[in-house]
Amino acid sequence: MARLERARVGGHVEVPTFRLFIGGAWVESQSGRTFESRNPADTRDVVGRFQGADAADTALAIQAAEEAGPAWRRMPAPKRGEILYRFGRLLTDQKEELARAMTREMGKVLPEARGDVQEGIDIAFLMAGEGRRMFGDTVPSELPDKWAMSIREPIGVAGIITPWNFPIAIPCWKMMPALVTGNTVVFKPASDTPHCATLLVQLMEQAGFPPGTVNLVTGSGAEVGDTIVESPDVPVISFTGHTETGKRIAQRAARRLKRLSLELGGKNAIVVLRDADLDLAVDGITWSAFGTTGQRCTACSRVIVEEPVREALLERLVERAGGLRLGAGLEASTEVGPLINAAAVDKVAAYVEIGRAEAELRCGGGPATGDGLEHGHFFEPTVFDGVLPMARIAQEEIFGPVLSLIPVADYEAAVTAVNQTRYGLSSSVYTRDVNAAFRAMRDFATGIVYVNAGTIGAETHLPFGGTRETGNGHREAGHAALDTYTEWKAIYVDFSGRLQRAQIDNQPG
Ligand code: UN1
Repeated sequence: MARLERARVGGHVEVPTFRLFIGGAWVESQSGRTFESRNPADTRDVVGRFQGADAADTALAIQAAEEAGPAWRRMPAPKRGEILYRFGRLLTDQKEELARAMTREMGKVLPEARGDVQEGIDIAFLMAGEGRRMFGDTVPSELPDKWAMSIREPIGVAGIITPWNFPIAIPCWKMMPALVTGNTVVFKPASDTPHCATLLVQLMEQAGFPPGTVNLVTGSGAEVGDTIVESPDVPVISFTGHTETGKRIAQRAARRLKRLSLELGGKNAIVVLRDADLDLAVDGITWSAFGTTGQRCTACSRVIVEEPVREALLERLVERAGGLRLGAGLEASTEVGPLINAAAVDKVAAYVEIGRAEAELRCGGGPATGDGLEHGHFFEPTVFDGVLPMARIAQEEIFGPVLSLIPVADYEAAVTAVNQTRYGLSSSVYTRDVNAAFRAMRDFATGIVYVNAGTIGAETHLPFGGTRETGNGHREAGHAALDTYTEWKAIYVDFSGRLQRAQIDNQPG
């Protein structure tokens, strides 16, 4: 394991430099370039220097993955699963160390960082079990003395391109199903969290994934990402990130008819009906809107509230949001950490300006600069009231701690508002009326629906993903994840010893 703390050498803080992992070896980039990763809660703290890989490095990683492919796909799947189990156990052993490294590198508060690692552990164990399941269909043939079945086969080299907001969980969501089904991997992590990615791949090496099955290439999207997407030797790509980037990847991948799984934006709504338990709703809204500083695809950025309870809800929400303690995520008292970087602060601030013209600002609204916050990317939890469903702040993904309250007259108007966005990831309803709850489960056109819980916190054994521009129809996690990384092969065995013609010999005339 690389040391997580900065080594002090002769009184100076020495910043460690990390390498790429290609074909089982830790190597420098041929480009000779490096980039830094800094702590968003205190940008004076440099986590490390990382290789700024180029197209040539990426090509070597792809080649290593290709070369490792045949032996890996021939290894019995239960044996591959055992390596995933070992990896899951190592993640468990290292959970605290990884969580602290994560908080330092991307800012989320420590309990949430532990949850992020736990999500990686959960998917590792779930997918390890797939090594002994990976069910296909065995069906009766329409002809006598004939056998019919289907099996899953790996596709080849999987290009895994991941975001910074779940720097352990999301790479695991993608790599575990890819690997257990027999694919090999080229992993390009977000440039804001290369340290988490490096620690993860170190554990994968330790778990015994053979050389070349997992390759780590840090660097820019323009160089590393595009090389992966354009390569004829990477037939399957999984990407989580911005919708616009996802669309560009889709266009390029389509030219080569690649398998592509996209997990993109969200504009997730919590509906509060007039009979809701408002205290419970406020807990769920606060957690979903301001947890991870609003930087989850699943974060709640819209509260759609029935008029009769609007004032009561708003009052409680503003009080809660205004009282949240901002700070470094490693401090036990902190409830809301920083945004990821300066560009994120600018983006959120620009949306708040747009919001001021569209609605009424009731809480927060600017970068937070209190004691201890001066060196970080902090932003106040922000609440707007009186937002129209089609306002920009109610339609566009802000990816920060900004919540819009949208008042509606009744349930029907709430459903229209929930569904009237380009995204469809997660939604929620707070109600005590079981009929209303079931209507919402039916009517909310999102990939995930919660009843009397917020919009965040999906578990790894159900499918994760969304409708419309949240993705392209694929799902992560659950059994559904296997569909991204496998081809179906249908196999017929005729043991009759004679020519039998399907659709003809078993039909009259
Ligand atoms: C994301 O923000 O991309 O459901 C993933 C959740 C987490 C995963 C979020 N389990 O909020």
